[in-house]
Amino acid sequence: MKIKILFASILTIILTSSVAFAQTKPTPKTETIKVWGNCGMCKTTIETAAKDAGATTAVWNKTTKMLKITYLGSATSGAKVQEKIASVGYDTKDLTAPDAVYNELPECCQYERKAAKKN
Ligand SMILES: [Cu+2]
Repeated sequence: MKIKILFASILTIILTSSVAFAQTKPTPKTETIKVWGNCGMCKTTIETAAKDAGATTAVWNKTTKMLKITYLGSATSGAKVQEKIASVGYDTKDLTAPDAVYNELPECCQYERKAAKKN
């Protein structure tokens, strides 16, 4: 009796896990990247840039400054997403935004930069 129950539960586990595998064919990649920024407006700009670069989802946390993205490897890469974000004025883990673009950001968005130069 106990053995029957054991077999039944093993079978259930095998069946459910194979179904789960079948559903996630093109596995999206998840990456968390540090992106410097300030406020809610920065959040919108950063998340929009990440999606423009091909990310499926992009959520930036104002407090931790961490951007969590998911994407398909066929569509984009973490490097491409960072390039796009830097191009709109935000420093990322690996890239620094051009000064000219940073200087054009609204005043509230002029976050303290990655390699902060003290004036
Ligand atoms: Cu801002």
